[in-house]
Parts: sequence; C-alpha cells; structure tokens
Amino acid sequence: MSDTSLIRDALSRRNLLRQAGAAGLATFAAPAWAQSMIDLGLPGGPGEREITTAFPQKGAMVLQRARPPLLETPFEVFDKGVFTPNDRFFVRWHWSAIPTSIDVDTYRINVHGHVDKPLSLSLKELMAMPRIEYAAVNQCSGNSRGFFQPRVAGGEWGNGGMGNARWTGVRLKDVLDRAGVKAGAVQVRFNGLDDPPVKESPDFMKSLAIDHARDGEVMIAFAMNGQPLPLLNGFPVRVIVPGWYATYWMKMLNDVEVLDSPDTNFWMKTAYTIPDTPHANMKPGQTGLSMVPINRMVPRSFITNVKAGETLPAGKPASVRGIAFGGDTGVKRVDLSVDGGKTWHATRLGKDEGKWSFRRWETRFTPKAKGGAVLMVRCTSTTGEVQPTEANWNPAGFMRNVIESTPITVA
Ligand SMILES: Nc1nc2c(c(=O)[nH]1)N[C@H]1C(S)=C(S)[C@@H](COP(=O)(O)O)O[C@H]1N2
Ligand SMILES: [Mo]
Repeated sequence: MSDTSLIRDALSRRNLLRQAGAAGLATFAAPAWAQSMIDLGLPGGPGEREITTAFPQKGAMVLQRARPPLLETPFEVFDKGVFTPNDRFFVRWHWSAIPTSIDVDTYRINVHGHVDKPLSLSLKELMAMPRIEYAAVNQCSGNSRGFFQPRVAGGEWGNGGMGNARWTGVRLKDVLDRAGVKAGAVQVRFNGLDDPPVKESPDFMKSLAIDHARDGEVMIAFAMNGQPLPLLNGFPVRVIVPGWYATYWMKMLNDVEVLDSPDTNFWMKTAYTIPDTPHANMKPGQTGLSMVPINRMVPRSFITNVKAGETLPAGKPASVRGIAFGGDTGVKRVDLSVDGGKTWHATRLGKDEGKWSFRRWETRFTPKAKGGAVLMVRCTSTTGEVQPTEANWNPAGFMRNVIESTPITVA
C-alpha cells in the first residue's frame, strides 16, 4: 500500500470511527444482542460465553467481558488459514478509558527521556520512514488461563486469546536513532492513549531492554494484514515485539520514553511476572521463588478441525489438521499421536510464513479400534524446544503450552 493510500484510508477510517464512537463504542457496556452461546469447555467452571457482534470493526467474537473489552477469537477461525482476519482478531484492554475516535492529523508519538533530541512524530512522518513487514503471532500471556487447575484469577480465556497477522510498520530502532539514544540508556518504555478510569490506578506501561528495543525487529506497526489496525487492536499504531507475549505490544502508542534506570512501574514489577523456573511452573502456595517479567513465547500446537467429543468412523481415513507456532522461533516439526501419547507420527507442514507466524500442519490417519481415543499434537521448535506433557501452573495463569489432548470416540 502506498503512503498516500494508507493515509487516505486512515482518514476515512477516522470518520468511520467517529460514527463508531457515537453508535458502536457506546455499546461497550451493553452487550445487548446475544446471538448465540459457545462452550469453551473450561474444566473448573462455567465455560458458556455469549457470541457477540456488538463491537465496531469486529465480527462474531466470544464475549469474555464488555468493559474494558475482552473478546476471544472463536476457535473455528483458526481452521480457515494461518492469518487471523482483523475482524476476528482477539481484543484485550486493561482499562476502560479508551479513545473512541482518533484524529490522524494531530496524532503524535512522543519520543523522549534519555535522548539527545526529543521527537514528536506525526503519522505522516512515521509512514515516510523505511518500512518492514513480517508475520507474527500476538498471544496474551494468559491465553488458555481458563484451563488452569487449580483455577486462578483473571480473564478465563479458552485458547482464542491469540492471533497471527502480517504487520507493516517501521523499526523502533530507526525512530530511536532519530531521537539519538544517550549512553547509559537501559530500557525503553511504551505508553498508549488509554487510561485508567481513576488516576489512583496505574497507567498501563511496558518496557523492553534497550538492546531488545534496538534489535531492528521490534516494530511500530500501522498496518495489520494490509489494512489499518482496527481501533480495538490499537489504531493508529502499536508496538510489535515478535516472539514475545502480547503484553509488550502497546496499542495506540503515543509515548516512547528512554529510561536510564530500570522501570519499576506496576505492570513491569508486579503484574506480568512469572516464576523463574522451567515452564514458569510452581506449586500453589509455593513461596521464595524469584519472579521475572514475562518474556519470550514457547511452542504450541492445536488441532483445528476435530473437536473434543467428536465421533470418527472406524476404518475410514480421517484428515486431521491444525496450527502450530514455535514461540520466539520457527516450527521444526509437529507430531500427532492417536493413542494418547504412546506413539507419535510426523505431520506435513504447510507454507513457512516466517519464524514468528502460525504454521499449518496436516496428516491423515485411519481410526481402527472402536471406543475412546485421545488425539494429541506436539510442536518442536527450530531450536529443539518441545511442548511439555504436564500442564504448568502459576497464580497468574501465564504461559500455558502443555501438549493438547482431544478425546474422541471411534465408532
Ligand atoms: N494501550 C494498551 N496496549 C495494550 C494493552 C492495553 O491494555 N493497553 N494490553 C496488552 C495486552 S495484555 C494484550 S494481550 C494485547 C492484546 O492485543 P489485541 O487487543 O490487539 O489482541 O495488547 C497489549 N497492549
Ligand atoms: Mo495480555
């Protein structure tokens, strides 16, 4: 897309959002038109959720919470392809004071702090900078939290707190270079336009180490799957930290601050921390563990065309397919077990869309013995990291990546 067409598109989007502000976003608090229900199959409690179409620029989504919006992608969407459509892409906000319209002419990204020359970048200036583009999975740290046992507090996501898109934008490094990072910088902190409802609550801010922020991969994105970002996914610009959990992917980015001492704000020091143990695993009630900010993602894989409880005919070849991702690196292999993990078979991988993308896998098998069977799928990343056989546990419900099991009936 050319500069001008993107800006023009953004301008028409601005008008659209003005309308949405009047009509659509006002309905945040009233998810009125429940069309149907979905059961997320959560083990510890009610898994029924409404399917809602009440949110602007969003199609049918699983309503986890209306205000601030927490919308999950219905899992069937992942069967349709490796790129999650923008109107089905999950949505998560911490605070309810979210702008309902954006003026793209006056929008600025302020770059300040430990720099030589503070900047106030317009969108036009940003879009005139050299561009990069890549596919990357955006996954909430607490994706699949609803499967944690014992249960933990927080948004009870099924597996749809994730999505994959092709992101277009500029290198954060190039923006930082324009401002000139001073010697002694240690972190770069991001803030967005959203605010807590009361000023006593901590504004949502996230930081990356200076070297990470300047690695040439971290992006300020203005397009998602070739289109401007939906408002709820951070229009007009957001941070992309490929391979890392979504908590760092600041939406409606308007502030970039270079810090000369470590960020101790609530969202870095207290929230979004994990035990520094393998798989961020611990026992309920366990104390004395060192806690670190959540960081890189780990491999996961899912079956997308066979649901738990389905019946497959005995003696007839069945096709099984799904998606996988390697975490912060690519997918080396995906194996399927049809006997509850006793034996494993390599599946055929689909097109490689880049190391941070979802990757398709597929295989065929012929169910033989009648009765119950358990399908399992396991991803190995290109660095040899494998999904664990036991589910992890931590009080925040972060980083689930256990090998998924799908019980079926063969008849
Ligand atoms: N400005 C802003 N950015 C944010 C958040 C937020 O609350 N405010 N939440 C983060 C978290 S925890 C997640 S999971 C992702 C969700 O991105 P999405 O809504 O585009 O799917 O946004 C991240 N960026
Ligand atoms: Mo998140």
